[in-house]
Amino acid sequence: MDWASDSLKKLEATREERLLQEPPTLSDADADKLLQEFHPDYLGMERNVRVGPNADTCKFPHELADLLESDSHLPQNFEPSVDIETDVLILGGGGAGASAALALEESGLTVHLATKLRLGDSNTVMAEGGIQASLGVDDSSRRHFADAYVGGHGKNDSDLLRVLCENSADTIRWLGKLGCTLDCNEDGTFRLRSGGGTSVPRVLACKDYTGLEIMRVLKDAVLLSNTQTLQEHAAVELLDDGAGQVTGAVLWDRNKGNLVTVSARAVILATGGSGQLRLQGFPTSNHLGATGDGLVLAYRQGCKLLHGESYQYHPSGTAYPEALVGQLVTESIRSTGAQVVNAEGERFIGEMTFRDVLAAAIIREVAEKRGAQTPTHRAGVWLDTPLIDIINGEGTLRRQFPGIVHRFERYQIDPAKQPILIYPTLHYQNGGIQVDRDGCTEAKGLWAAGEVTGGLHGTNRLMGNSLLDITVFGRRAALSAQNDLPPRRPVTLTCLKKSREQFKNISDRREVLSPQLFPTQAGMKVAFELQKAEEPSATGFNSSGPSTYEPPDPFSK
Ligand code: MEZ
Repeated sequence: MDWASDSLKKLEATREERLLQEPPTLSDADADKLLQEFHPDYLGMERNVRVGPNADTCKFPHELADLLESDSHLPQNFEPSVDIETDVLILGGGGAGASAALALEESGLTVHLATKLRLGDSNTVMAEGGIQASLGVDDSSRRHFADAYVGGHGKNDSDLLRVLCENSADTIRWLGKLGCTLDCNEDGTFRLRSGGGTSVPRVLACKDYTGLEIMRVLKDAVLLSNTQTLQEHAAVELLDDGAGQVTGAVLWDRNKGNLVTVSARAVILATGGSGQLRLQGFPTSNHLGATGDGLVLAYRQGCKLLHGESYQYHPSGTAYPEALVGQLVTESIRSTGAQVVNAEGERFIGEMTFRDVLAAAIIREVAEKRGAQTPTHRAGVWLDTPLIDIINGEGTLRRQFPGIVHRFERYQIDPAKQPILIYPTLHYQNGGIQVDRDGCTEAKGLWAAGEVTGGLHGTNRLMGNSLLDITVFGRRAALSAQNDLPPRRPVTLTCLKKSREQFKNISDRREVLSPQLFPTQAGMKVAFELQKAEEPSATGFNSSGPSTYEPPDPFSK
Protein backbone atom coordinates (compact mmCIF):
# COMPACT_ATOMS: atom_id res chain seq x y z
CA MET A 1 0.00 0.00 0.00
CA ASP A 2 2.61 2.54 -1.16
CA TRP A 3 -0.11 5.14 -1.71
CA ALA A 4 -0.66 5.23 2.06
CA SER A 5 2.93 5.13 3.28
CA ASP A 6 2.89 8.57 4.98
CA SER A 7 -0.31 7.85 6.81
CA LEU A 8 0.84 4.36 7.81
CA LYS A 9 4.04 5.82 9.26
CA LYS A 10 1.95 8.12 11.45
CA LEU A 11 -0.19 5.19 12.55
CA GLU A 12 2.86 3.13 13.52
CA ALA A 13 4.41 6.09 15.34
CA THR A 14 1.39 6.43 17.67
CA ARG A 15 0.76 2.71 18.22
CA GLU A 16 2.64 2.28 21.47
CA GLU A 17 1.05 5.33 23.03
CA ARG A 18 -2.41 4.32 21.81
CA LEU A 19 -2.03 0.91 23.38
CA LEU A 20 -1.90 2.51 26.81
CA GLN A 21 -4.75 4.94 26.12
CA GLU A 22 -8.32 4.56 27.39
CA PRO A 23 -10.77 4.68 24.45
CA PRO A 24 -12.05 8.22 23.80
CA THR A 25 -15.57 8.74 25.15
CA LEU A 26 -18.46 10.90 23.98
CA SER A 27 -21.24 12.55 25.96
CA ASP A 28 -24.80 11.64 24.92
CA ALA A 29 -25.23 15.17 23.59
CA ASP A 30 -22.09 14.91 21.44
CA ALA A 31 -23.16 11.50 20.16
CA ASP A 32 -26.55 12.95 19.18
CA LYS A 33 -24.89 15.86 17.42
CA LEU A 34 -22.61 13.49 15.54
CA LEU A 35 -25.60 11.45 14.39
CA GLN A 36 -27.54 14.53 13.28
CA GLU A 37 -24.62 15.93 11.34
CA PHE A 38 -23.05 12.86 9.76
CA HIS A 39 -25.20 9.71 9.94
CA PRO A 40 -26.76 8.98 6.51
CA ASP A 41 -30.22 8.50 8.08
CA TYR A 42 -30.24 12.18 9.06
CA LEU A 43 -29.08 13.79 5.84
CA GLY A 44 -32.49 14.60 4.41
CA MET A 45 -32.38 11.99 1.66
CA GLU A 46 -35.74 10.58 2.65
CA ARG A 47 -39.31 11.50 1.74
CA ASN A 48 -42.96 10.64 2.39
CA VAL A 49 -44.64 7.86 0.47
CA ARG A 50 -47.87 9.05 -1.06
CA VAL A 51 -49.83 5.78 -1.13
CA GLY A 52 -50.55 2.86 1.19
CA PRO A 53 -50.68 2.40 4.95
CA ASN A 54 -47.79 4.79 5.71
CA ALA A 55 -48.99 7.47 3.29
CA ASP A 56 -47.80 10.90 4.34
CA THR A 57 -47.12 9.83 7.93
CA CYS A 58 -43.44 8.93 7.96
CA LYS A 59 -40.33 9.13 5.84
CA PHE A 60 -38.47 6.51 3.81
CA PRO A 61 -35.19 6.68 1.93
CA HIS A 62 -36.17 7.90 -1.52
CA GLU A 63 -34.85 4.68 -3.10
CA LEU A 64 -37.35 2.64 -1.05
CA ALA A 65 -40.13 5.22 -1.40
CA ASP A 66 -39.82 4.90 -5.19
CA LEU A 67 -40.35 1.14 -4.95
CA LEU A 68 -43.31 1.44 -2.59
CA GLU A 69 -45.00 3.74 -5.12
CA SER A 70 -44.17 1.57 -8.12
CA ASP A 71 -46.27 -0.75 -10.19
CA SER A 72 -46.02 -4.51 -10.21
CA HIS A 73 -44.19 -6.63 -12.77
CA LEU A 74 -47.48 -8.44 -13.42
CA PRO A 75 -49.23 -7.55 -16.67
CA GLN A 76 -52.51 -5.65 -16.18
CA ASN A 77 -54.49 -8.51 -17.65
CA PHE A 78 -52.92 -11.24 -15.57
CA GLU A 79 -55.51 -13.39 -13.81
CA PRO A 80 -54.16 -15.94 -11.33
CA SER A 81 -54.97 -19.57 -11.95
CA VAL A 82 -53.64 -22.00 -9.36
CA ASP A 83 -50.60 -24.14 -10.29
CA ILE A 84 -49.61 -25.30 -6.79
CA GLU A 85 -51.74 -25.76 -3.72
CA THR A 86 -50.01 -25.84 -0.34
CA ASP A 87 -50.85 -25.25 3.30
CA VAL A 88 -47.92 -22.96 4.12
CA LEU A 89 -45.89 -20.99 1.61
CA ILE A 90 -42.61 -19.60 2.92
CA LEU A 91 -41.04 -16.85 0.84
CA GLY A 92 -37.28 -16.61 1.40
CA GLY A 93 -34.54 -19.21 1.68
CA GLY A 94 -32.26 -17.63 4.31
CA GLY A 95 -32.11 -18.32 8.02
CA ALA A 96 -35.63 -17.12 8.88
CA GLY A 97 -37.30 -19.03 6.05
CA ALA A 98 -35.35 -22.21 6.75
CA SER A 99 -36.09 -21.99 10.49
CA ALA A 100 -39.78 -21.58 9.70
CA ALA A 101 -39.76 -24.63 7.44
CA LEU A 102 -38.05 -26.78 10.07
CA ALA A 103 -40.55 -25.75 12.75
CA LEU A 104 -43.33 -27.18 10.57
CA GLU A 105 -41.65 -30.54 10.01
CA GLU A 106 -43.87 -32.42 12.47
CA SER A 107 -47.03 -30.48 11.63
CA GLY A 108 -48.38 -32.76 8.92
CA LEU A 109 -48.96 -29.69 6.75
CA THR A 110 -47.71 -29.32 3.20
CA VAL A 111 -44.99 -26.70 3.13
CA HIS A 112 -43.42 -24.99 0.12
CA LEU A 113 -40.40 -22.73 0.45
CA ALA A 114 -39.75 -20.45 -2.51
CA THR A 115 -36.48 -18.60 -2.84
CA LYS A 116 -35.33 -16.09 -5.44
CA LEU A 117 -31.85 -17.60 -5.75
CA ARG A 118 -30.76 -20.91 -4.19
CA LEU A 119 -31.64 -22.18 -0.74
CA GLY A 120 -29.28 -20.45 1.70
CA ASP A 121 -28.35 -17.53 -0.57
CA SER A 122 -29.06 -14.74 1.91
CA ASN A 123 -27.70 -12.21 4.37
CA THR A 124 -27.51 -15.05 6.90
CA VAL A 125 -24.40 -16.44 5.21
CA MET A 126 -22.80 -13.00 5.19
CA ALA A 127 -22.99 -12.66 9.01
CA GLU A 128 -19.54 -13.02 10.46
CA GLY A 129 -19.19 -12.16 14.12
CA GLY A 130 -21.81 -14.18 15.91
CA ILE A 131 -25.11 -14.72 17.64
CA GLN A 132 -26.05 -13.34 21.07
CA ALA A 133 -27.22 -15.59 23.89
CA SER A 134 -27.18 -14.77 27.60
CA LEU A 135 -25.15 -17.79 28.67
CA GLY A 136 -22.38 -16.07 30.67
CA VAL A 137 -22.28 -16.43 34.46
CA ASP A 138 -23.09 -12.76 35.02
CA ASP A 139 -25.66 -12.61 32.29
CA SER A 140 -29.44 -12.94 32.04
CA SER A 141 -32.19 -12.36 29.50
CA ARG A 142 -33.07 -9.16 31.39
CA ARG A 143 -29.54 -7.87 30.96
CA HIS A 144 -29.61 -8.80 27.27
CA PHE A 145 -32.92 -6.93 26.97
CA ALA A 146 -31.53 -3.83 28.69
CA ASP A 147 -28.45 -3.72 26.44
CA ALA A 148 -30.45 -4.12 23.22
CA TYR A 149 -33.04 -1.56 24.34
CA VAL A 150 -30.42 1.07 25.08
CA GLY A 151 -28.60 0.20 21.84
CA GLY A 152 -31.88 0.55 19.89
CA HIS A 153 -32.31 4.08 21.36
CA GLY A 154 -35.37 2.87 23.28
CA LYS A 155 -37.34 2.62 20.03
CA ASN A 156 -37.55 -1.21 20.22
CA ASP A 157 -40.89 -3.00 20.52
CA SER A 158 -40.35 -4.27 24.05
CA ASP A 159 -42.66 -7.24 23.64
CA LEU A 160 -40.70 -8.54 20.64
CA LEU A 161 -37.39 -7.85 22.36
CA ARG A 162 -38.44 -9.76 25.48
CA VAL A 163 -39.33 -12.79 23.35
CA LEU A 164 -35.97 -12.58 21.58
CA CYS A 165 -33.94 -12.45 24.78
CA GLU A 166 -35.92 -15.11 26.61
CA ASN A 167 -35.39 -17.59 23.79
CA SER A 168 -31.66 -17.28 23.24
CA ALA A 169 -30.46 -20.31 25.25
CA ASP A 170 -33.12 -22.56 23.75
CA THR A 171 -32.16 -21.41 20.26
CA ILE A 172 -28.47 -22.22 20.78
CA ARG A 173 -29.50 -25.70 21.99
CA TRP A 174 -31.67 -26.16 18.91
CA LEU A 175 -28.86 -25.11 16.58
CA GLY A 176 -26.50 -27.47 18.43
CA LYS A 177 -28.88 -30.37 17.86
CA LEU A 178 -28.87 -29.56 14.15
CA GLY A 179 -25.07 -29.89 14.18
CA CYS A 180 -23.97 -26.27 14.36
CA THR A 181 -20.48 -25.96 15.84
CA LEU A 182 -19.80 -22.80 17.81
CA ASP A 183 -16.37 -21.98 19.31
CA CYS A 184 -15.68 -23.37 22.78
CA ASN A 185 -13.11 -22.75 25.50
CA GLU A 186 -10.81 -25.54 26.64
CA ASP A 187 -13.28 -26.50 29.38
CA GLY A 188 -16.00 -27.03 26.79
CA THR A 189 -18.03 -23.93 27.65
CA PHE A 190 -18.96 -21.60 24.81
CA ARG A 191 -16.44 -18.87 24.09
CA LEU A 192 -18.24 -15.56 24.55
CA ARG A 193 -17.09 -12.36 22.90
CA SER A 194 -18.10 -8.79 23.55
CA GLY A 195 -19.93 -6.68 21.00
CA GLY A 196 -20.68 -2.96 20.82
CA GLY A 197 -23.27 -2.31 23.53
CA THR A 198 -23.05 -5.68 25.32
CA SER A 199 -22.40 -5.05 29.01
CA VAL A 200 -20.92 -8.55 29.40
CA PRO A 201 -19.46 -10.93 26.78
CA ARG A 202 -22.49 -12.53 25.10
CA VAL A 203 -21.63 -13.22 21.46
CA LEU A 204 -21.13 -16.85 20.41
CA ALA A 205 -19.30 -17.42 17.17
CA CYS A 206 -17.93 -19.88 14.72
CA LYS A 207 -14.65 -18.07 13.93
CA ASP A 208 -15.62 -15.22 11.60
CA TYR A 209 -18.15 -17.16 9.54
CA THR A 210 -20.91 -17.76 12.06
CA GLY A 211 -23.79 -17.12 9.66
CA LEU A 212 -22.34 -19.50 7.11
CA GLU A 213 -22.10 -22.23 9.75
CA ILE A 214 -25.66 -21.63 10.93
CA MET A 215 -27.00 -21.61 7.38
CA ARG A 216 -25.05 -24.80 6.61
CA VAL A 217 -26.99 -26.80 9.19
CA LEU A 218 -30.33 -25.14 8.48
CA LYS A 219 -29.97 -25.79 4.79
CA ASP A 220 -29.01 -29.44 5.23
CA ALA A 221 -31.96 -29.96 7.56
CA VAL A 222 -34.40 -28.33 5.12
CA LEU A 223 -33.09 -30.42 2.23
CA LEU A 224 -33.67 -33.56 4.32
CA SER A 225 -37.13 -32.44 5.43
CA ASN A 226 -40.54 -32.76 3.77
CA THR A 227 -40.44 -29.12 2.71
CA GLN A 228 -40.76 -28.69 -1.05
CA THR A 229 -38.23 -26.14 -2.20
CA LEU A 230 -38.86 -23.93 -5.20
CA GLN A 231 -35.40 -22.52 -5.90
CA GLU A 232 -34.93 -19.62 -8.30
CA HIS A 233 -38.60 -18.76 -7.90
CA ALA A 234 -38.87 -15.05 -7.12
CA ALA A 235 -42.05 -13.76 -5.44
CA VAL A 236 -43.48 -11.02 -7.64
CA GLU A 237 -46.85 -10.48 -5.94
CA LEU A 238 -48.96 -11.65 -3.02
CA LEU A 239 -52.48 -12.87 -3.66
CA ASP A 240 -55.52 -12.15 -1.49
CA ASP A 241 -59.13 -13.26 -1.27
CA GLY A 242 -60.63 -9.82 -1.84
CA ALA A 243 -61.70 -9.66 1.80
CA GLY A 244 -58.42 -8.96 3.57
CA GLN A 245 -56.81 -12.41 3.73
CA VAL A 246 -53.52 -13.20 2.00
CA THR A 247 -54.01 -16.43 0.08
CA GLY A 248 -50.79 -17.14 -1.80
CA ALA A 249 -48.28 -15.63 -4.16
CA VAL A 250 -47.33 -15.35 -7.79
CA LEU A 251 -43.77 -16.57 -8.35
CA TRP A 252 -41.53 -16.08 -11.33
CA ASP A 253 -39.64 -19.23 -12.26
CA ARG A 254 -36.38 -17.70 -13.48
CA ASN A 255 -35.28 -20.75 -15.40
CA LYS A 256 -38.46 -21.43 -17.31
CA GLY A 257 -39.39 -17.77 -17.56
CA ASN A 258 -43.01 -18.38 -16.58
CA LEU A 259 -45.20 -17.40 -13.67
CA VAL A 260 -46.38 -19.90 -11.07
CA THR A 261 -49.47 -19.22 -8.97
CA VAL A 262 -49.40 -20.73 -5.50
CA SER A 263 -52.50 -20.97 -3.34
CA ALA A 264 -51.67 -21.18 0.37
CA ARG A 265 -53.58 -21.04 3.63
CA ALA A 266 -50.69 -19.17 5.24
CA VAL A 267 -47.81 -17.18 3.77
CA ILE A 268 -44.65 -16.49 5.77
CA LEU A 269 -42.53 -13.65 4.45
CA ALA A 270 -38.84 -14.18 5.19
CA THR A 271 -37.38 -12.25 2.31
CA GLY A 272 -34.68 -10.38 4.26
CA GLY A 273 -33.39 -6.84 3.97
CA SER A 274 -32.69 -4.16 1.41
CA GLY A 275 -28.98 -3.28 1.54
CA GLN A 276 -28.68 -3.84 -2.19
CA LEU A 277 -30.75 -0.69 -2.73
CA ARG A 278 -27.38 0.94 -1.92
CA LEU A 279 -28.95 4.02 -0.38
CA GLN A 280 -27.15 7.26 -1.22
CA GLY A 281 -24.64 5.26 -3.25
CA PHE A 282 -23.22 3.45 -0.21
CA PRO A 283 -21.54 0.12 -0.79
CA THR A 284 -23.13 -2.79 1.03
CA SER A 285 -22.17 -5.89 2.98
CA ASN A 286 -25.42 -7.49 1.83
CA HIS A 287 -26.17 -10.48 -0.31
CA LEU A 288 -27.19 -10.04 -3.95
CA GLY A 289 -30.83 -10.76 -3.16
CA ALA A 290 -31.33 -8.07 -0.51
CA THR A 291 -33.56 -5.70 -2.51
CA GLY A 292 -36.41 -5.15 -0.04
CA ASP A 293 -38.93 -7.26 -1.96
CA GLY A 294 -40.94 -8.33 1.09
CA LEU A 295 -41.47 -4.72 2.16
CA VAL A 296 -43.11 -3.92 -1.17
CA LEU A 297 -45.22 -7.08 -1.26
CA ALA A 298 -46.56 -6.64 2.29
CA TYR A 299 -47.13 -2.91 1.78
CA ARG A 300 -49.50 -3.61 -1.10
CA GLN A 301 -51.45 -5.87 1.29
CA GLY A 302 -51.96 -2.97 3.68
CA CYS A 303 -49.18 -3.79 6.17
CA LYS A 304 -47.62 -0.83 7.91
CA LEU A 305 -43.82 -0.45 7.95
CA LEU A 306 -42.01 0.67 11.11
CA HIS A 307 -38.82 2.77 11.23
CA GLY A 308 -38.55 2.72 7.45
CA GLU A 309 -36.12 5.60 7.73
CA SER A 310 -33.63 3.66 9.87
CA TYR A 311 -30.71 1.76 8.36
CA GLN A 312 -27.55 0.41 9.91
CA TYR A 313 -24.24 1.39 8.34
CA HIS A 314 -21.66 -1.04 9.70
CA PRO A 315 -18.61 1.00 10.73
CA SER A 316 -16.05 -1.46 9.45
CA GLY A 317 -16.84 -1.98 5.80
CA THR A 318 -13.79 -2.54 3.61
CA ALA A 319 -12.61 0.56 1.72
CA TYR A 320 -9.54 -0.99 0.06
CA PRO A 321 -8.80 -2.98 -2.08
CA GLU A 322 -11.46 -2.00 -4.60
CA ALA A 323 -12.57 -5.60 -5.18
CA LEU A 324 -13.57 -5.92 -1.52
CA VAL A 325 -15.28 -2.55 -1.12
CA GLY A 326 -18.30 -2.78 1.17
CA GLN A 327 -17.45 -6.23 2.54
CA LEU A 328 -17.76 -6.67 6.25
CA VAL A 329 -14.83 -6.72 8.64
CA THR A 330 -16.50 -8.09 11.73
CA GLU A 331 -17.04 -5.97 14.81
CA SER A 332 -15.38 -8.80 16.79
CA ILE A 333 -12.06 -7.66 15.36
CA ARG A 334 -12.61 -4.41 17.22
CA SER A 335 -13.72 -6.15 20.41
CA THR A 336 -10.51 -8.23 20.25
CA GLY A 337 -8.31 -5.12 20.22
CA ALA A 338 -8.11 -3.51 16.76
CA GLN A 339 -8.35 0.26 17.11
CA VAL A 340 -9.97 2.75 14.73
CA VAL A 341 -7.42 5.41 13.77
CA ASN A 342 -7.52 8.34 11.34
CA ALA A 343 -4.89 9.21 8.72
CA GLU A 344 -3.04 11.34 11.29
CA GLY A 345 -2.54 8.30 13.53
CA GLU A 346 -5.17 9.52 16.03
CA ARG A 347 -7.72 7.35 17.80
CA PHE A 348 -10.83 9.53 17.59
CA ILE A 349 -13.59 7.34 19.06
CA GLY A 350 -14.06 4.24 21.22
CA GLU A 351 -14.19 1.15 19.01
CA MET A 352 -17.16 -0.38 20.82
CA THR A 353 -19.34 2.72 20.60
CA PHE A 354 -22.79 1.96 19.13
CA ARG A 355 -22.56 1.28 15.43
CA ASP A 356 -24.53 4.30 14.30
CA VAL A 357 -22.38 6.72 16.30
CA LEU A 358 -19.13 5.05 15.29
CA ALA A 359 -20.16 5.07 11.62
CA ALA A 360 -21.03 8.78 11.87
CA ALA A 361 -17.64 9.49 13.48
CA ILE A 362 -15.80 7.74 10.62
CA ILE A 363 -17.84 9.62 8.02
CA ARG A 364 -16.94 12.88 9.83
CA GLU A 365 -13.22 12.09 9.83
CA VAL A 366 -13.30 11.51 6.09
CA ALA A 367 -15.51 14.55 5.40
CA GLU A 368 -13.12 16.73 7.38
CA LYS A 369 -10.11 15.36 5.44
CA ARG A 370 -8.62 13.22 8.18
CA GLY A 371 -9.08 10.01 6.19
CA ALA A 372 -6.64 8.21 3.90
CA GLN A 373 -7.34 8.42 0.14
CA THR A 374 -7.08 5.28 -2.00
CA PRO A 375 -5.82 5.21 -5.60
CA THR A 376 -9.42 4.46 -6.63
CA HIS A 377 -10.63 7.76 -5.12
CA ARG A 378 -12.20 6.30 -2.03
CA ALA A 379 -11.35 7.29 1.49
CA GLY A 380 -11.43 5.66 4.87
CA VAL A 381 -9.80 5.36 8.26
CA TRP A 382 -7.55 2.62 9.56
CA LEU A 383 -8.50 -0.44 11.52
CA ASP A 384 -5.25 -1.22 13.30
CA THR A 385 -5.49 -5.01 13.03
CA PRO A 386 -1.82 -5.77 13.92
CA LEU A 387 -2.80 -4.79 17.49
CA ILE A 388 -4.71 -8.06 17.81
CA ASP A 389 -1.57 -10.19 17.83
CA ILE A 390 0.36 -7.58 19.85
CA ILE A 391 -2.31 -7.68 22.58
CA ASN A 392 -3.37 -11.33 22.45
CA GLY A 393 -0.27 -13.13 21.19
CA GLU A 394 1.05 -14.01 17.75
CA GLY A 395 -1.28 -16.03 15.59
CA THR A 396 -4.50 -14.86 17.31
CA LEU A 397 -5.80 -12.99 14.29
CA ARG A 398 -5.23 -15.91 11.93
CA ARG A 399 -6.75 -18.40 14.41
CA GLN A 400 -9.85 -16.41 15.31
CA PHE A 401 -10.50 -14.59 12.03
CA PRO A 402 -9.34 -16.92 9.26
CA GLY A 403 -11.96 -15.68 6.80
CA ILE A 404 -10.76 -12.10 6.94
CA VAL A 405 -7.08 -13.07 6.79
CA HIS A 406 -7.73 -15.25 3.76
CA ARG A 407 -9.77 -12.55 2.02
CA PHE A 408 -7.06 -9.88 2.37
CA GLU A 409 -4.15 -12.17 1.62
CA ARG A 410 -5.56 -12.62 -1.86
CA TYR A 411 -4.64 -8.96 -2.33
CA GLN A 412 -1.18 -9.19 -0.71
CA ILE A 413 -2.39 -7.60 2.51
CA ASP A 414 -1.57 -9.46 5.72
CA PRO A 415 -3.89 -7.94 8.36
CA ALA A 416 -1.63 -9.26 11.12
CA LYS A 417 1.08 -6.90 9.84
CA GLN A 418 -0.83 -4.17 7.98
CA PRO A 419 -3.94 -2.24 9.01
CA ILE A 420 -7.13 -2.44 6.96
CA LEU A 421 -8.79 0.66 5.47
CA ILE A 422 -12.45 0.89 6.46
CA TYR A 423 -15.50 3.04 5.72
CA PRO A 424 -19.15 2.43 6.74
CA THR A 425 -21.07 -0.03 4.59
CA LEU A 426 -24.85 -0.41 4.31
CA HIS A 427 -25.41 -3.45 6.49
CA TYR A 428 -28.91 -3.82 7.93
CA GLN A 429 -32.46 -2.61 7.58
CA ASN A 430 -33.46 -1.71 11.14
CA GLY A 431 -37.10 -1.13 10.22
CA GLY A 432 -39.63 -3.24 8.39
CA ILE A 433 -43.09 -4.80 8.53
CA GLN A 434 -44.94 -4.38 11.80
CA VAL A 435 -45.50 -7.76 13.46
CA ASP A 436 -46.59 -9.06 16.84
CA ARG A 437 -44.66 -11.49 19.06
CA ASP A 438 -45.85 -14.40 16.87
CA GLY A 439 -44.87 -12.81 13.60
CA CYS A 440 -48.49 -11.99 12.66
CA THR A 441 -48.74 -9.02 10.33
CA GLU A 442 -51.74 -6.75 10.01
CA ALA A 443 -52.99 -8.86 7.08
CA LYS A 444 -54.76 -12.10 7.93
CA GLY A 445 -52.95 -15.12 6.51
CA LEU A 446 -49.62 -13.29 6.36
CA TRP A 447 -46.78 -13.77 8.84
CA ALA A 448 -43.27 -12.30 8.66
CA ALA A 449 -39.93 -13.00 10.31
CA GLY A 450 -36.35 -11.76 10.26
CA GLU A 451 -34.88 -8.68 8.63
CA VAL A 452 -38.06 -7.95 6.68
CA THR A 453 -39.77 -7.05 9.98
CA GLY A 454 -39.33 -3.90 12.05
CA GLY A 455 -39.61 -2.90 15.69
CA LEU A 456 -37.48 -5.53 17.39
CA HIS A 457 -34.16 -3.71 17.12
CA GLY A 458 -35.42 -0.13 17.44
CA THR A 459 -33.28 2.16 15.31
CA ASN A 460 -29.90 0.52 15.95
CA ARG A 461 -29.47 -3.26 16.18
CA LEU A 462 -26.71 -4.73 18.31
CA MET A 463 -24.24 -7.18 16.82
CA GLY A 464 -25.38 -10.80 16.95
CA ASN A 465 -29.06 -10.07 17.51
CA SER A 466 -29.96 -10.68 13.92
CA LEU A 467 -28.88 -14.34 13.73
CA LEU A 468 -30.88 -14.78 16.94
CA ASP A 469 -33.84 -12.89 15.47
CA ILE A 470 -34.13 -15.11 12.39
CA THR A 471 -33.91 -18.38 14.31
CA VAL A 472 -36.28 -17.32 17.12
CA PHE A 473 -38.91 -15.55 15.03
CA GLY A 474 -38.71 -17.79 11.96
CA ARG A 475 -39.79 -20.71 14.16
CA ARG A 476 -42.36 -18.69 16.10
CA ALA A 477 -44.05 -17.39 12.97
CA ALA A 478 -44.32 -20.94 11.63
CA LEU A 479 -45.85 -22.31 14.84
CA SER A 480 -48.30 -19.44 14.96
CA ALA A 481 -49.31 -20.08 11.34
CA GLN A 482 -49.78 -23.77 12.14
CA ASN A 483 -51.94 -23.04 15.20
CA ASP A 484 -54.01 -20.37 13.49
CA LEU A 485 -54.18 -21.73 9.97
CA PRO A 486 -57.02 -20.03 8.08
CA PRO A 487 -59.25 -22.00 5.70
CA ARG A 488 -58.27 -22.01 2.03
CA ARG A 489 -59.75 -19.03 0.21
CA PRO A 490 -59.81 -17.88 -3.42
CA VAL A 491 -56.78 -16.26 -5.03
CA THR A 492 -57.32 -12.77 -6.44
CA LEU A 493 -55.28 -9.64 -7.11
CA THR A 494 -57.70 -7.31 -5.36
CA CYS A 495 -55.03 -5.56 -3.26
CA LEU A 496 -52.79 -5.03 -6.27
CA LYS A 497 -55.68 -3.61 -8.25
CA LYS A 498 -56.44 -1.15 -5.43
CA SER A 499 -52.77 -0.14 -5.27
CA ARG A 500 -52.75 0.41 -9.02
CA GLU A 501 -55.71 2.77 -8.68
CA GLN A 502 -53.72 4.79 -6.13
CA PHE A 503 -50.51 4.81 -8.21
CA LYS A 504 -52.42 6.41 -11.09
CA ASN A 505 -52.88 9.58 -9.06
CA ILE A 506 -49.15 10.20 -8.65
CA SER A 507 -48.00 12.13 -11.67
CA ASP A 508 -44.26 12.31 -10.89
CA ARG A 509 -43.86 8.65 -9.91
CA ARG A 510 -40.63 6.99 -11.11
CA GLU A 511 -41.28 4.51 -13.87
CA VAL A 512 -39.71 1.47 -12.21
CA LEU A 513 -41.32 -1.84 -11.39
CA SER A 514 -41.28 -3.44 -7.97
CA PRO A 515 -40.33 -5.56 -6.11
CA GLN A 516 -36.92 -4.85 -7.55
CA LEU A 517 -35.65 -8.49 -7.30
CA PHE A 518 -32.03 -7.75 -8.28
CA PRO A 519 -29.63 -4.88 -7.69
CA THR A 520 -29.40 -2.26 -10.38
CA GLN A 521 -26.65 -0.06 -8.90
CA ALA A 522 -22.98 -0.35 -8.18
CA GLY A 523 -21.89 -1.85 -11.45
CA MET A 524 -24.46 -4.65 -11.37
CA LYS A 525 -26.26 -4.29 -14.65
CA VAL A 526 -29.53 -6.18 -14.44
CA ALA A 527 -31.66 -6.24 -17.51
CA PHE A 528 -34.80 -7.75 -16.16
CA GLU A 529 -38.25 -7.66 -17.59
CA LEU A 530 -41.07 -10.11 -17.44
CA GLN A 531 -42.52 -10.69 -20.86
CA LYS A 532 -45.88 -8.99 -21.03
CA ALA A 533 -48.80 -11.32 -21.70
CA GLU A 534 -51.15 -10.60 -24.54
CA GLU A 535 -53.58 -13.31 -23.66
CA PRO A 536 -53.37 -15.19 -20.37
CA SER A 537 -52.18 -18.78 -20.97
CA ALA A 538 -53.06 -21.91 -19.04
CA THR A 539 -50.81 -20.75 -16.23
CA GLY A 540 -52.22 -17.29 -16.66
CA PHE A 541 -49.13 -16.01 -18.40
CA ASN A 542 -47.60 -16.03 -21.86
CA SER A 543 -43.90 -15.93 -21.39
CA SER A 544 -41.14 -16.51 -23.84
CA GLY A 545 -37.67 -17.18 -22.54
CA PRO A 546 -35.90 -16.45 -19.31
CA SER A 547 -34.93 -13.01 -18.05
CA THR A 548 -31.56 -11.72 -19.10
CA TYR A 549 -29.10 -11.07 -16.33
CA GLU A 550 -25.93 -9.33 -17.45
CA PRO A 551 -22.95 -9.70 -15.15
CA PRO A 552 -20.84 -6.59 -14.49
CA ASP A 553 -18.55 -5.61 -17.32
CA PRO A 554 -15.01 -5.38 -15.93
CA PHE A 555 -13.90 -3.28 -18.89
CA SER A 556 -16.64 -0.67 -18.64
CA LYS A 557 -14.56 1.84 -16.58
O1 MEZ B 1 -24.94 -9.02 13.73
C1 MEZ B 1 -24.09 -8.49 13.00
O2 MEZ B 1 -24.37 -7.52 12.28
C2 MEZ B 1 -22.70 -8.97 13.02
C3 MEZ B 1 -22.46 -10.19 13.80
C4 MEZ B 1 -21.77 -8.31 12.35
C5 MEZ B 1 -20.33 -8.41 12.55
O3 MEZ B 1 -19.71 -7.37 12.75
O4 MEZ B 1 -19.77 -9.49 12.52
